[in-house]
Amino acid sequence: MESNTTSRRRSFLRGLGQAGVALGLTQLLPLRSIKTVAQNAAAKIAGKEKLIIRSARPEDLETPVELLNSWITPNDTFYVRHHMYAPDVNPIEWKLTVEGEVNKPLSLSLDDLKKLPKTTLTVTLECAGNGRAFMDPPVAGVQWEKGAVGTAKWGGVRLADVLKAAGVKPTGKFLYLNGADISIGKMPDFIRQVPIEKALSPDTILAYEMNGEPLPKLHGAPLRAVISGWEGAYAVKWLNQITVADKENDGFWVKTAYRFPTKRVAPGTAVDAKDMAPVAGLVVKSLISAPKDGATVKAGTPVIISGFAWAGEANITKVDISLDNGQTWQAAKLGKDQAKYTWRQFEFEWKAPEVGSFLVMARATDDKGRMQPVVATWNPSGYLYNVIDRVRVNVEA
Ligand SMILES: Nc1nc2c(c(=O)[nH]1)N[C@H]1C(S)=C(S)[C@@H](COP(=O)(O)O)O[C@H]1N2
Ligand SMILES: [Mo]
Repeated sequence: MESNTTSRRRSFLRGLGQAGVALGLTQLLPLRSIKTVAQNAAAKIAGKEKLIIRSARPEDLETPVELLNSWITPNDTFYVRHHMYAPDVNPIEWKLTVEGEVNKPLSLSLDDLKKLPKTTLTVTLECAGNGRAFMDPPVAGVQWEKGAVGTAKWGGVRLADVLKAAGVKPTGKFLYLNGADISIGKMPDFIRQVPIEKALSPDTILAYEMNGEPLPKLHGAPLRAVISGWEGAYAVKWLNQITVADKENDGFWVKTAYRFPTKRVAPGTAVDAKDMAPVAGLVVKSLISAPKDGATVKAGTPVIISGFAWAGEANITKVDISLDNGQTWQAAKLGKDQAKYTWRQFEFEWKAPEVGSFLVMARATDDKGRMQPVVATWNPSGYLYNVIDRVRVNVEA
């Protein structure tokens, strides 16, 4: 949790080749996924200068937590996660095809899409691997700490409207979403699967706008999926092909990646493929964005503890704060901005009673009765880390 631990883990990660072999992933994970020591010396990425570079190319950019301080995350602050290189898509030539188990295959231009009813939805997007750096023992993959999460107002069309125009046959049970990005080396094409029920939800959209601007290239221009409440990898960017299918996709990104053990496993063990199921909805989680970890505050002077809590398809019901290592908890005030699938801001005013080192902890609860755990549920890919958040604060006279 604290940075010395993180750097120790990171140096350990160099030895992770073995774990990669055990998981059969060495061919698929380029070296960059393992070698993620902060490359802050590297050139900044245009339009994303404030972000932490976890990988410069393809771009994996994390938002520093102290910048996650508004309900809507501005486009220049929003995290970026790519498995492959971002393609340059010409929006004039670009087409979205809808094929497979449909009565009327479609090939739609951006203008065609814009003729459908427009819908706008504020949705929190989080990478399934956010917090992976805190897994113990460490796991291979981008070593995200806390900032692979953000909230944007997505503008576009309902996927259900597009599917209605194509006429899904009764045999159509799964959608395969494919983007225009090109795989690197032997890495399989990035194709993700969404079950028809979720695809038809009025809250599943194809977005061409992000926070009122045309969707930026790094976020999937000209079109991306937004699968509200589900982990980020469903939100396929540069989307250009939807295949409606009668059976499950057997590609790497569905059959092998983004899977979580169906039962609790001993940390560090390999898990048989038959004991893994797809990750879908996000779990209950919170993030303290102020004060910053390591900050110094004054005893007796009010300090605002603030941050966000989210729970995927569920709603946040409360956020509790502890200032005594988890012995007692007090409710934080929840912000007025709220929407389904969207994080909720929390605030708590604290007057540090005395000089010393304090751990500020935040623990969210949702309306499904889920509460953030004390210990992570270890899993081989380091997904869905949601331990009670904490920052250490130094109180001075
Ligand atoms: N085509 C394509 N879509 C993609 C990805 C990708 O590599 N290729 N990465 C996914 C992952 S893992 C996440 S977490 C989100 C991140 O979205 P963002 O970069 O807009 O924050 O995009 C998803 N969509
Ligand atoms: Mo992700």
